Amino acid sequence: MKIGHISDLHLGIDNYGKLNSETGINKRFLDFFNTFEFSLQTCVEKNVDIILLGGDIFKNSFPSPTTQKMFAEKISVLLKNKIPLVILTGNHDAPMSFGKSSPIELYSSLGLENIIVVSKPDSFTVKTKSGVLQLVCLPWPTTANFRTKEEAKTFSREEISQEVVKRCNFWLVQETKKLDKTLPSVILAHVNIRNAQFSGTERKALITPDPTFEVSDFKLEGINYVALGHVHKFQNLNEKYFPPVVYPGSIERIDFGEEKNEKGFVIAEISEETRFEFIKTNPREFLTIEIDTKNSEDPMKLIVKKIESENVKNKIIRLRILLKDFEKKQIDKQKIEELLKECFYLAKVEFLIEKEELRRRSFVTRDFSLEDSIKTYIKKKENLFPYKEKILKKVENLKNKILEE
Ligand SMILES: [Mn+2]
Repeated sequence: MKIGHISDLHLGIDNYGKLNSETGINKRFLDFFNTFEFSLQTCVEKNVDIILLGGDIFKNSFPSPTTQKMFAEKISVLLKNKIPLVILTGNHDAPMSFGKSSPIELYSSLGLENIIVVSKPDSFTVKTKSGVLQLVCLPWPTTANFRTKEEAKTFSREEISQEVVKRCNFWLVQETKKLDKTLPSVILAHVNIRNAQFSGTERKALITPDPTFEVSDFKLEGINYVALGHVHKFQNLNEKYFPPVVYPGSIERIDFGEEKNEKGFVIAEISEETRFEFIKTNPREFLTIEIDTKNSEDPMKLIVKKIESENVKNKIIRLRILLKDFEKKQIDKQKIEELLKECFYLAKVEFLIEKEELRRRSFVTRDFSLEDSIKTYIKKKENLFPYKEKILKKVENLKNKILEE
């Protein structure tokens, strides 16, 4: 039994992208669909029996009609090849308000035999060309439903998360006990596991802390593979032991924090034992170019030389230039932009001035992040130093709210 395990697509993200004037579509928006298409195509070529999507299909719970149409187009290759697809909802797909539908539920309403949407904990079997697969599915455990219940009134926020985890674990144990030991069994879950290595682009909860599980919660009798979603970095949390507990990570880079991370998905094969393979996608490249001109007679000359020595083609670029004295030097910004014209997107040109090392100044702030702007501001205001963490926390919450848009 061969399983394609893909997760955290975040379709709809279009940061660092420009509009293609001919198609009217943001070019960066297409990156995410291209890597998704590549992942599905590879799974088809490698003859998988089923594909599991581990959640966070869209960037939020109200994807645009274009996003939805393109998602439908991409998954149609599976219908053509009669490969069953199981789609789990993640925290990005789950609507904030109780009772509303997640956009993915649309596919379950169509009643297509080969597309199964899971937005509530559920166990079922799927018929594939290599036999029957048993699935125990745990979508992102939202705390919202429990939080509003009478019995939760006396609970602290931490206790609410712990209680949700406890209930999920109880359910998992019950469900795995019912499994037919002669059939392959997989847990598919969109969860946060303690000690997992984050890539930094995962969204954290605003109000109640995210329910956090232990790896051992998933090492259950009779399970051949644990297919996870949520964390954007590929990893097996149960190395050297059985079963593999795997986050395939996200398929496309989101920002500079993932500049050096590889992206991809997993194909797992269950027979006597379980083997799995990480398959790299070809995500958009991010490149930070740092140039120290402090010891240079002619900073601009050095900048030109350094940029020319880099391959910037089709990459998202961030420039960091260290200067001795910014006021006196004439930096030709137009020339810099001209040198970078082959790049996919110039995100930021940052100037760091030696004399004022504590004060980071910058301009060409087309993409100055909210945190960076605030940090720079705090650095200049001594009276704000004691409140730095508090302010940054507020900023993070604010940013998350904006990302919801
Ligand atoms: Mn997630």
